[in-house]
Amino acid sequence: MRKNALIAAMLSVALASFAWGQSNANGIGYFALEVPANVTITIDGDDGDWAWFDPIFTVGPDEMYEIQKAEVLDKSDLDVAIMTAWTGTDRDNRLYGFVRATDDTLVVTSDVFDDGWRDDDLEIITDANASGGPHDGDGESGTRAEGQQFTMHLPVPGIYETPYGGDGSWWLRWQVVEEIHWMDEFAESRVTTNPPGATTGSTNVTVNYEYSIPLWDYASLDGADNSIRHENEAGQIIRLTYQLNEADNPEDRRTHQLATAGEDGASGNCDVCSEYTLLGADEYDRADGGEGTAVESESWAKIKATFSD
Ligand SMILES: [Ca+2]
Ligand SMILES: [Ca+2]
Ligand SMILES: [Ca+2]
Ligand SMILES: [Ca+2]
Repeated sequence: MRKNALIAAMLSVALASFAWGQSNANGIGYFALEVPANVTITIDGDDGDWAWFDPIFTVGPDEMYEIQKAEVLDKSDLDVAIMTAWTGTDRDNRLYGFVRATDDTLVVTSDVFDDGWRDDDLEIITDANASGGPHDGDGESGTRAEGQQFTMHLPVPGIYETPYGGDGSWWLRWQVVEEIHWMDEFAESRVTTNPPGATTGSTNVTVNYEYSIPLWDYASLDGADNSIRHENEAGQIIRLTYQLNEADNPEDRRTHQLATAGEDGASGNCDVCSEYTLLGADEYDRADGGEGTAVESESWAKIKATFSD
């Protein structure tokens, strides 16, 4: 009841506000929740520190679009739950995410970092200042000055193991110039599986992707000091797209791709990226009943106000 009322409220304002230059698979847009003041998220692939996250804002397959074949995937084949959070400049000013993928068969065979997308794999596409357009802007190919496509992939020692993320699960792609990988050094990421140690051919696997990154309004090949760091604030709309790659057969590799974008192309151009509104800590209800839990009706009013700005 409550969820339906919320979605109806969001729809009515979304239809009036959003007209061009983005593509949301749910037709509305998505929400990232400010991490409560007394919560610290540890990037360890364990969702114990996400119990506060209001499940109304968890994104699943029903709010996503399958890009490759426009097919609806059975949830026994691939299911997903995506939670996105943020902190402002009063804290560490980062984007946080936890993505739980439940898959009947795991495939992680890539030995080339740029080709991780052929496996079970997660793409996270960022355009913090919602500029849209090609990730490279008007610059040299592969610079990713205006937008970025990161990948998270189960690190497999000897096969897929990057120098980045903390456990080798993080990589900026595709075909980017070497100098821009400084951005990856800022990422914290961890990918775990349940059961632990799952690998290609394992069945009924849960893959947990947890990450934290700073966002950039402009990224220079000359490093962070010459780049413009984005400052997260409640009420902002950023462009952020998740694309979950699905492979069940090591010969066929990727067959499907579940996205928050409503069409293909976000991997290179954020004119078709999905949008996330940053909700402040007082604009949602804490699922764990912890400190800062908002009054329900007040929460709706603030969400509507955010949309009609
Ligand atoms: Ca954690
Ligand atoms: Ca599957
Ligand atoms: Ca941008
Ligand atoms: Ca799979």
